[in-house]
Amino acid sequence: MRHSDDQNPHTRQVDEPTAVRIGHVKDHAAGVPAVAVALKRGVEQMGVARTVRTFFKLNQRNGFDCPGCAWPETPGHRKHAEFCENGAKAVAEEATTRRVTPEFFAEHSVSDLAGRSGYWLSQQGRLTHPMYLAPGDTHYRPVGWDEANALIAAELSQMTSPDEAVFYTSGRTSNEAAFVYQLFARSLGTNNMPDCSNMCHESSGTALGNAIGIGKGSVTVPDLEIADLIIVAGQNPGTNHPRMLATLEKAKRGGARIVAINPLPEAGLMRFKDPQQVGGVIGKGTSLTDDFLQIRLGGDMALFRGIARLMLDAERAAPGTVFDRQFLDEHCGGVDDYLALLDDLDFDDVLSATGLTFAQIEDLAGALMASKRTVLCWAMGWTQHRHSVATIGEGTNVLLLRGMIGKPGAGLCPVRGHSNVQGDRTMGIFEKMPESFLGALDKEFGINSPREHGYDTVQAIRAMGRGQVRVFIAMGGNFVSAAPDTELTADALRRCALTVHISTKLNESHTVTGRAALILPTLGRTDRDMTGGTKQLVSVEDSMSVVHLSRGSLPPASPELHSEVAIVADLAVAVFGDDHPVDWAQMRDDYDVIRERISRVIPGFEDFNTRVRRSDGFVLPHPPRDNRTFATTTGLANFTVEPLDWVRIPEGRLILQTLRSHDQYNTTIYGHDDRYRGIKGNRRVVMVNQDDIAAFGLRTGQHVDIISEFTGPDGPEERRVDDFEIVAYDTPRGNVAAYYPETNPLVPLGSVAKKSNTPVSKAVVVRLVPAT
Ligand SMILES: Nc1nc2c(c(=O)[nH]1)N[C@H]1C(S)=C(S)[C@@H](COP(=O)(O)OP(=O)(O)OC[C@H]3O[C@@H](n4cnc5c(=O)[nH]c(N)nc54)[C@H](O)[C@@H]3O)O[C@H]1N2
Ligand SMILES: Nc1nc2c(c(=O)[nH]1)N[C@H]1C(S)=C(S)[C@@H](COP(=O)(O)OP(=O)(O)OC[C@H]3O[C@@H](n4cnc5c(=O)[nH]c(N)nc54)[C@H](O)[C@@H]3O)O[C@H]1N2
Ligand SMILES: [Mo]
Repeated sequence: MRHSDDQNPHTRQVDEPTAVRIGHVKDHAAGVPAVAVALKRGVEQMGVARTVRTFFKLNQRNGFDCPGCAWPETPGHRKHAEFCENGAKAVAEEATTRRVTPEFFAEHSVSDLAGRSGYWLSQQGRLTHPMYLAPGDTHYRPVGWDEANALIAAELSQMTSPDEAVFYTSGRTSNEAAFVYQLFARSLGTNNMPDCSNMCHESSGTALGNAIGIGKGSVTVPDLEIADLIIVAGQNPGTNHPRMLATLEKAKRGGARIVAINPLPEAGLMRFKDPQQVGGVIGKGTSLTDDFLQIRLGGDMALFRGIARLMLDAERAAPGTVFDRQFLDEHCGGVDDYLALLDDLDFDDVLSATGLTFAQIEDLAGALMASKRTVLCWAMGWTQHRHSVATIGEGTNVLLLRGMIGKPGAGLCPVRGHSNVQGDRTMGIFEKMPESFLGALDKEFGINSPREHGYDTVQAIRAMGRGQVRVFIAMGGNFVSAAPDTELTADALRRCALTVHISTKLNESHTVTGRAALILPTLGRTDRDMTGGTKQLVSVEDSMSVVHLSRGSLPPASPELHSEVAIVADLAVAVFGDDHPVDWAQMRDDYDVIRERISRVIPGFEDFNTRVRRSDGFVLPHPPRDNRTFATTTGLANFTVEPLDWVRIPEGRLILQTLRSHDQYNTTIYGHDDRYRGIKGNRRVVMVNQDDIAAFGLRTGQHVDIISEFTGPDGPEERRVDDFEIVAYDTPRGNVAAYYPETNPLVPLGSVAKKSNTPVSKAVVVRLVPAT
């Protein structure tokens, strides 16, 4: 169905959602349909010639880094077409030939745009001009770059404290842009740098920082390829990290056992056909996972504690056969406290928390005890719970007991989301960077970085809500849709004097504005960057700490686009004038200068400019992986010792997880189908276990409103989203699933993970009521 109410010449008509159609749930991922879908999307968005040219450059040595996910390229042998269906979709979205021009904004008022879906907004194409929404105005109007910078500078100068500014970052920003951006915020005097990571892998960073002294994963692709046991928990790689499946397949061919732990039988985990291998296209596909443990939402900490207890029992029965005693003695702290917890464990808690049988848990414990090289992978199913930090700590404990860190083929693998989210953090995008970084930054640039911690995402929303933020600047992302508690977040943004978005494409955050608003259009990964008159290169860091170059090659959507680096540097000059210790103009015109300075501030980046130009880039140091050293407060790998926790389901209620369909990139919706889950035409669905549908007196196909329940400091709170269709789905009893961001209004701002402050997006207490 096509949208027909709009005949404006500058408006792109889009497919509207239809009634929900239910097909088969796929038991395998990728293969020929995936490639066909990728090509179709490319051609729709940019025509045949540009599609071929673009996809050819994707993840190639002389090409650009895929903006899809942070999974690494295989070192040494990148394939001719190292891309996947969903990477291709991400590229097609960016390289689209559709344009959002000043004429478009003249035709659509902000309130008109606010009534459109996120899908409609992003399908309009690439932004072409800086746009300004003046206080009281109904429409954005074009504005020059100098005027835009003057407007921001004027607003910043009105602040009574630099902490009235907030600088948000999404994870696509290059290392170079991220570095100058944080330098700008700190030169101004604030550490208010919330980022998407606060909503994503923050729990991993927190847990691993405490346990092993570095918040990053400890394995490389070759490690996975030689592992004999790979556990994939709380992750849907078939949709969100499809290139990981090729690595898993290779491991599998090498004899690895692969275990999936997930409430849902996700397609890619069950079976996989690698479209880049002839056998994959015509064969039946590899049966990827040997075991599928259909765990209850939030039951993973209990599972791993149960496993550890079974290991302890086996170790006691035959001392020296299970634990890596030497590793524990030489490198670990807190072992005895942890073993005491294991002795106290009531296995009934494990069974009720996980919903698994004793035999299933015993079997996985057996696999772990037999394994010589174990890798543990996880993503949002582990990071977005109230007890996420403890859960990741518990998984880490099990690996530590077996000495599975800092040796080939073994280790921890938090699989990152955005393509450069890990690099942004390395570059200093963090509200609480350590003294070692701040001190080095100050020394290199002659500035005085503030030492007081800034706001993370949740704290920033609260501060905006209190009216304490004057200027909100976002380097990419879609803050209002990605953050929890949509209405509350929107109200918070509206209380700012000025909201500024540095964006490639139109999204909801451009329609929920402060008193005034700016949209600053920027180059994306695929675009050629000719800042300063020469071709500039940028770098990124993948999920396994490999830093490499990304070179865009497509002509930009408009001559008015500026690079992210140029936008920040020009703004800095507008704010600080020419007489500032930091030479912004020099860095703007030559990104080698930025890299040179990074190399003097951040350990591991020595000789950055030379090493990043090597064909596979370079790997950053990772002490636990490299030589089993642990830069924790104790100098040891610390066992996490936390009381057992899991998600309890209140009587008559359900636990909702919010997740991604196969046809979206976070808040950017590509289409209305979730092909692998067999749900088509419409995203307003809630997946419910067949027996729960019956038990709650509901029917498949019925429309319901979803109400979430939360007890805040002032007592019980309720939130509601309307009109979702019930789909019978293979999810554990008591657990339901629906798509993000449609269900973000249900996630309470006060419901956050302990220690990491990450919104609890995977366990929302809800009830379903017939639609009103
Ligand atoms: N195509 C595409 N690629 C993407 C993205 C995208 O939106 N589209 N987003 C990118 C980003 S930023 C990120 S962070 C990653 C996200 O990658 P994922 O983490 O795979 O994303 P989600 O869709 O949130 O899926 C969560 C998975 O965890 C499972 N799960 C939920 N709760 C639990 C639990 O308590 N225990 C266990 N064991 N499992 C659980 C869910 O059933 C689901 O399979 O993907 C990145 N790549
Ligand atoms: N309920 C619920 N909420 C969640 C999650 C969940 O699972 N459930 N997941 C969370 C996670 S893991 C994440 S990472 C966040 C994502 O939060 P964000 O990163 O804020 O959201 P995105 O949807 O990835 O941002 C998309 C926008 O980024 C802009 N953009 C794209 N490429 C570029 C670029 O190269 N440069 C610039 N400057 N802009 C660009 C475009 O304008 C696009 O509209 O959402 C979180 N929110
Ligand atoms: Mo993410």
